[in-house]
Amino acid sequence: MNDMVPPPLFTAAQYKSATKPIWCPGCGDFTVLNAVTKALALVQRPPHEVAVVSGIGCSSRIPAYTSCYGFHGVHGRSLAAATGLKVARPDLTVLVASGDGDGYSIGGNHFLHACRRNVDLTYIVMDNHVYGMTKGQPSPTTEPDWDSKLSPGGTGVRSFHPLVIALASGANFVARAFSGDQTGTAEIIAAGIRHPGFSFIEILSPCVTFRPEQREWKNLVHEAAVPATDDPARAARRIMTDDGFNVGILYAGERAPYRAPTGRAPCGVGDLEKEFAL
Ligand SMILES: Cc1ncc(C[n+]2csc(CCOP(=O)(O)OP(=O)(O)O)c2C)c(N)n1
Ligand code: SF4
Repeated sequence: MNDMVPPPLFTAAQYKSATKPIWCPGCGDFTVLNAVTKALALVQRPPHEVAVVSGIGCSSRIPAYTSCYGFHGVHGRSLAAATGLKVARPDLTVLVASGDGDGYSIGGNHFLHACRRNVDLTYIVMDNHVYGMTKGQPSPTTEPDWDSKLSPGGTGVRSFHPLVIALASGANFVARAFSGDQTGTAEIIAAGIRHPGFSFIEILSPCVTFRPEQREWKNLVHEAAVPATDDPARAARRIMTDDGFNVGILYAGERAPYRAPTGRAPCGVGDLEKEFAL
């Protein structure tokens, strides 16, 4: 009997493109990129069967750094593009990458409805509590008392709570990860890809340029003490009462993912052009 396990076909390096990231040295997004390619190697989908979709922001540059199909769209609209793609091409694995500005501010409405629709996407948000690309404006997750040149004395506005909002809106998988733990983040992303329906993964990913104090996050994060639950009420209590640094899969539900209705007459591009002709 031959009990040799064949080696995996795809290594993490094969999911990387030749384009070198231009993030600031020390930015958390470097390790998120590594975690994404590691996760893809864990699930062993060939790069041409994976699409990475994003909006605009430092974090949203990720598609260009992978060898998969990529779509770097407009600010806040990654989930709309990804939803259309997944419904039209259910055979693809679709990953969506965003930042807290892109995903929770201008894209906030799309976030709610993507959770509600439960299309089989894996949505990773690199949350650094700031708009990095546009030089440090407060985002929806910025602490109300964060004092900066652009928000003297702080905004005084309560922070958005992405995980509990995702859960309440119907996301089928809710997790928190920390970019400093590359292996743990890769495992959570791989679990999100494997889980049917809309998987939401919030990744704490420090912006060392505009929020250098976030380097301290590595001392604050800790592994979730209890395993994931499929009970939304229990998950809500956990998420609402944790300290924001509880890392792991917090909810894994069993809601059936959205499937496009079958039986419709096929509609080609020519038919669509006729329908919308002026
Ligand atoms: C419609 C539109 N509005 C505003 C902008 C400017 N803009 C580009 S990136 C960005 C914020 C990005 O912040 P975030 O999503 O948190 O990503 P980060 O750069 O921190 O990774 C803004 C406001 C834009 N490109 N398009
Ligand atoms: S500005 Fe912040 S988020 Fe953007 S690359 Fe630099 S450290 Fe990363």
